[in-house]
Amino acid sequence: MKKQKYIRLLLCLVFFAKTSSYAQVMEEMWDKGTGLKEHPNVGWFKDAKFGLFIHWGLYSKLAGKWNGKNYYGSGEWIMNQAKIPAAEYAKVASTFNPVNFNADEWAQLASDAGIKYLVITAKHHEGFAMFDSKASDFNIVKATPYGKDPMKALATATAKKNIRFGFYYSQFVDWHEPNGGRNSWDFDESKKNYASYYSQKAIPQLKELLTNYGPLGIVWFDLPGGLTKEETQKLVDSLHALQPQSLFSSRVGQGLGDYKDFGDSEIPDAPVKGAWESIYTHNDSWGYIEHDLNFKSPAAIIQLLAKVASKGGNLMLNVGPDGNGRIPYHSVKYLRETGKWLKKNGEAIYGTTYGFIPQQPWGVTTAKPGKLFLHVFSRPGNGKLLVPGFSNAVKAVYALGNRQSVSWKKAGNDLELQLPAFAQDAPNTVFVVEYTGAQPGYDNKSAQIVSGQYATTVLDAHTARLSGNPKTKSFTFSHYFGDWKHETCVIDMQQKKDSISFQLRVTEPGDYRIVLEYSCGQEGFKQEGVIGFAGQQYLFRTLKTGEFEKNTPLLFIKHAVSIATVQQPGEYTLSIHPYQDGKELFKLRSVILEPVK
Ligand code: JFZ
Repeated sequence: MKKQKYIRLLLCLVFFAKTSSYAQVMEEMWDKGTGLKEHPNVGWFKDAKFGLFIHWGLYSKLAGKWNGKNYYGSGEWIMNQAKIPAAEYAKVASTFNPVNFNADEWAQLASDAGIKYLVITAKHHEGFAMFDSKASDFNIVKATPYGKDPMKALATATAKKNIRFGFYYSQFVDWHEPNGGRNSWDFDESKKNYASYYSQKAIPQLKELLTNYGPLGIVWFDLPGGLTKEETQKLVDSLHALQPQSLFSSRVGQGLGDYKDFGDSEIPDAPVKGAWESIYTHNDSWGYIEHDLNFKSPAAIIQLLAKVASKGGNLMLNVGPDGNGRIPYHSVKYLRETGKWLKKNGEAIYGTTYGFIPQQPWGVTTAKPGKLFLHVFSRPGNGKLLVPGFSNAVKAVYALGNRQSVSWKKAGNDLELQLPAFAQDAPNTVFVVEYTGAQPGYDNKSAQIVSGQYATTVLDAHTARLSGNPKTKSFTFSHYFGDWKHETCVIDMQQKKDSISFQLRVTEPGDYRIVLEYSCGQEGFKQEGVIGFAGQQYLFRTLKTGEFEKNTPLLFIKHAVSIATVQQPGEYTLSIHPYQDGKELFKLRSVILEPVK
C-alpha cells in the first residue's frame, strides 16, 4: 500500500513536471475560471471592493492547540494536521459555547470598517455545520451547549446594515463523513461513495442555506472534487434555481463560477477585467489560533485594498473569531482604522475600475469616468509628483480628503503635480485628476520612472522584457501549513544570450545603487552575471539563498551589487544576462534602484 502510494506520487510528479508547472496544477485544482457569460447580478460585487471573510467553527475553539501541541498555519486544518480521528474531533462540539457572539456587534464592526459584503463559513472541511441543519446532526444547534443558530442572527444583522451576506461552504472536502472528500486517516478512500455524500449532505445543506437565510449575495464554494463537469453544472443549476441572484465563487469548479478568486498574496500583474476577488487573511491563519498575532497593520490593509482595486478587483479580508465568539482585538482595532481611512477616501475605492496608469514609484491609480485617483503611498521628497503618459486634457486636480485644489502643469503627456505637505508616514493620500475625453486604455508599455525623490524604485519581474530562454513563473509555497504565498519571478536565464531588460526613464541624473532581489539554490550559485545600464557594464556573482520547496519559505536576498552613475535624464534600458553559458542564474523577483544619498 505504502509503496503503491509512493509510485503514484512519483508518477504524478513526473506528469506534473512534464505537462505544466506545479503552481499551474494547484491553480487548476483551486479553479479560478468562470463561465463565458457574465452573471447579470455581478454589478454590486464589482462596485463593492471590500469584503469581510470569517472563518469560524470547532477549530476556533481548539485555537491551534491539540493534546498539548501547538499548530501553526491554517488553524482550520488542525484536524488534518494532527490527524484527529473524526469521532474524537466531533466531541469538541460538546464544549463549543460561543456565548460572547453578538451578531449586531460583528455587523457594526463590518460597517465601521467600510465593508460591503460578508462571507462566513457555514461548513468548513471539518464537516461541522455552524447553522441549523436537518440534513446532519453534526451542527451547532444539535451538538453544542450553545444550541442556537448564529447564522440566522448574522443574516439579520448584516441586512440591517446593508451589508451583503454570503456563506462559505466546503462542498467536497468533509473530514467528518466516511463518504466525504479527503479524510484518509479514518476512512478508506477506495470505499468512498462521493455521490452519496453529495446527495445526503452537501446538496441538502446547500439547499438549506439558500432557503432559510434570506437573499445571499454569495455562495463561496471551496475546493471542488468528486464531480464531473455535467454533475457540477447540475449542482450549480439546481442551486441557482433557488436564488438566481446569488453569485457562486469560481471554486465551485469546472469553470462554472460567477466570479474569479485569486489566492493569498496573489494580485494579478496587470489589470484583470470582469468580476474578481483577492483573498487575504489578517494574520497567518484563516481560523482562530491563539498564538498567531502576526496581524497586518492598518497601513498594510489600506495599501493592499488600493493595490487590488488598482487592478480592478475586490479585497476580501479574513478574520478568525475565537471559540467564545470574539473577533481578535487587533482585527477589531485595525479594521476600524481602515474604516476611518475609507470614510474619507472611499470615493477612490468603491465603484472604481482599474487605473489606466500603471504602478509608479509613488503608488497606484484607480478610475471612474472622467476621474483618475492617485493613491500616493510615498511622497516625493520635493513634492513634485509625475504622472507619465497622461494624454487627456486636465480639468482640475485636488486632494480627495479636503477638496483643496492642487497646482499642476502639463508638458506633453507628463502631468506634474505640486503636492501640498502631508505626513511622510500617511499610508495612502489620494489626489483626484478630473479630465475630459474618453478613458484611455491601460498603458502597459511605458518606461518605468526612476527618480532620486523616492527611497527606492522596484522593477518587478513581470515588467521585464524577455529574450531567449527566460520566462516569468509564479511560485506557490507556504511558510507553515496552508498559508499559501505566490511570487512571480523571471527564471531560466542560463546562457549568455538569455537576457532580460527593463525600460526606464530616469528623471534625475545621479548615482543609483543596483540591488538584485532573487532566490538561488545550490546548483546555480556562484555564477556570474552582467548588468548593462546607461552605457556601462556591471559584473556580479550570485549568492546562495536556498531551494524552492512547496512547504518552506522561498527565500530572497536583496543583493546590492553595484552603483551606476547616470549623467543625463532620459530613457535607458537596464539589461541582465549570464556572463557565461551555465545553469539557471537565479529566480529574479525584482531589481531595486536606490538613489545614493
Ligand atoms: C482554502 C481552504 O483550504 C482554507 O482552509 C481556507 O478556507 C481558504 C480560504 O481556502 O485554501 C486555500 C486555497 C487556495 C489558496 C489559498 C488557500 N490559494 O490559491 O492561494
